[in-house]
Amino acid sequence: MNSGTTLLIFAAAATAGCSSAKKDAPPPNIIYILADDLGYGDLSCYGQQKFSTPNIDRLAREGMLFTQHYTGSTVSAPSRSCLMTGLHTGHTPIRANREWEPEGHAAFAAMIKQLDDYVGEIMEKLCELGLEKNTIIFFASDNGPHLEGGADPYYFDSNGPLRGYKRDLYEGGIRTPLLVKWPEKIKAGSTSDHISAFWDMMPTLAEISGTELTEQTDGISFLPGLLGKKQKEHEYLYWEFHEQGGKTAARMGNWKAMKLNINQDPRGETELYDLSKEIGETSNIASSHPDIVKRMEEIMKQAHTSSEIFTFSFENY
Ligand SMILES: [Ca+2]
Ligand SMILES: [Ca+2]
Repeated sequence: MNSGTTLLIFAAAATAGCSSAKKDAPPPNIIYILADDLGYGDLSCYGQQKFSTPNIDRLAREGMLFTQHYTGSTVSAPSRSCLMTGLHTGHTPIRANREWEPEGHAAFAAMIKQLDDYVGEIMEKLCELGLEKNTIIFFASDNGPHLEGGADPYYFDSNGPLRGYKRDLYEGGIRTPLLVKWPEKIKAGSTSDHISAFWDMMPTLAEISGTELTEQTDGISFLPGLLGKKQKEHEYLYWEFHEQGGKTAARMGNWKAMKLNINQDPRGETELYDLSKEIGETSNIASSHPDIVKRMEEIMKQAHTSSEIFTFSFENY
């Protein structure tokens, strides 16, 4: 986390007021809050013990907490690209980090407190303006906690029970908190295990606002799940990362597969984990499930489209 960009509100469709004089309820306002480098274990409602996040926890208490939501990527720029395009990193134009990342000098807990205060202020303001009921608030983080800079993710156990950090495709790098509050629509204090990712946001927001998506998307709207209705599942999720030798990962059901050093060794080992058995990805069980490994390798090959800027060497192999 850095103090400069801890909070980003990029979608606020103000629809309140008397412009469209329809008899039905006006479409909701949408607020999406994206924290920077906030880990899966960095909120009290996700188990943080060293500090508390009372305002953000209110979103969980009054809305829905997602246990299996994923960022677009393990670093900021491509992650946000997935959010804005509705595509995964095998299809987005931006696949590497180009941003400037200042080191955090303030104490980590103080930064989180500031973030938490901001969220409290937003909720207070909505109440004050009488907009609370007709506003849906999303809160997520753009990638896992980072090891560089002032933060001490070991001390704070910022990745919670997950393995890895920012720049990893292990769960700690890409699984993020997601809280969604929408009074009288989303059941207060509910939890969802739906497997979703940043590329689902565009179709979800489109459905909420009644807009037709004309662009191609890898995402699936999770509005039905938010409303407690039957939710369509992904066949798989896919990520690729072009630093540290190149990495790809896929999740299909509870299976998680990963390839490291893909540029050096495109036909190298594929790691395989069963997240229903252990969320911490400690035991690679690839050798006992060759059929699953084969399927996951097919998925990873199929999901990646070549890009002029971000190529893996296996494309020329
Ligand atoms: Ca970030
Ligand atoms: Ca941990």
